[in-house]
Amino acid sequence: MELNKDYSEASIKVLEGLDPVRQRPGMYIGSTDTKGLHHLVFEVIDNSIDEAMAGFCSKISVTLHIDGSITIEDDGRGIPVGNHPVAGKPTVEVVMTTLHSGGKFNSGAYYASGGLHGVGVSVVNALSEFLEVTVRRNGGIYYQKYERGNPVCEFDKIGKTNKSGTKITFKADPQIFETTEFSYETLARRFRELAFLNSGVEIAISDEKDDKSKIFFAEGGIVSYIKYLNKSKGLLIDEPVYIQGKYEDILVEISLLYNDSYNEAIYSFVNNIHTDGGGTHEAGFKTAYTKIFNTFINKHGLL
Ligand code: 0RA
Repeated sequence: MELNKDYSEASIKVLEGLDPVRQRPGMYIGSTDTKGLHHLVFEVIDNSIDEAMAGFCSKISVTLHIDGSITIEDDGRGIPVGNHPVAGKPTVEVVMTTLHSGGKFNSGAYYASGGLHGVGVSVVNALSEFLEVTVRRNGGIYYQKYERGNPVCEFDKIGKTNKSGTKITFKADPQIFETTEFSYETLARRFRELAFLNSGVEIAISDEKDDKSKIFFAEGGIVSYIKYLNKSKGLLIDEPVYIQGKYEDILVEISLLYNDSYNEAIYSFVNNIHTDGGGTHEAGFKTAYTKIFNTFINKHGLL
């Protein structure tokens, strides 16, 4: 058994299979109820958003099909279509059938839009009755299909194209989930939020069941978002305040608006995830904001 003396820890990670995901799905997607079900879609779209954040993707479309499956398609670079040097099989198959412990190939550099659990598309594959991936890259169209995480055909070139992108269609496994019916409203709500948080990225949703569709696109980022949130409120200032700053690798954006209500509302996000319970980022913001106001008031003798 001394065939592979150079087996590093890294390569062992790459080769970890999907059985644990089907054995303990909750550990990977939180739950197997409707919330867990929707995490599957968010996990896939987070990969497309990563491509958008890296500057390679501007359009994402999501389609709910009549058979209960769903398609997420983007115009990003596409998953690399060559063979994986360590696994010795197509990289797409490696991405789809092995567990990754975070980030694309653990590079870390890619990992920006944290999925709700950041576990990767292989988890979605493991928990799907079937999943089909189509990649457009290097002039070719490539395809592979899986059932419950296992390939049912070879990864193959099926055509030519001058486009690039990734298309993933999957049907959640009823052996795993309490319900496998996707909610248009739940998905649309998250896509609206993602479109506001990733300005310039178009996210389209359509439902083949009842011919519903919507396109989310916000050129103005969080400024558009705060305007949207206040669209039925009486505003005390016309244009939102916008502040942007960077510290080491951390980019921070803040937008503020005053309306005629008595209630304060703070929406905070980290890596595209709504941090509902606040946190040090929110606490730090409030402290700084209060300090600035107090300094201003004292300086101008306003109290
Ligand atoms: C691995 C590496 C690269 C991109 C992707 C995966 C990728 C995955 C998904 C899933 C849905 N859409 C996706 N788009 C891209 C980087 C490719 C490169 O370096 O060119």
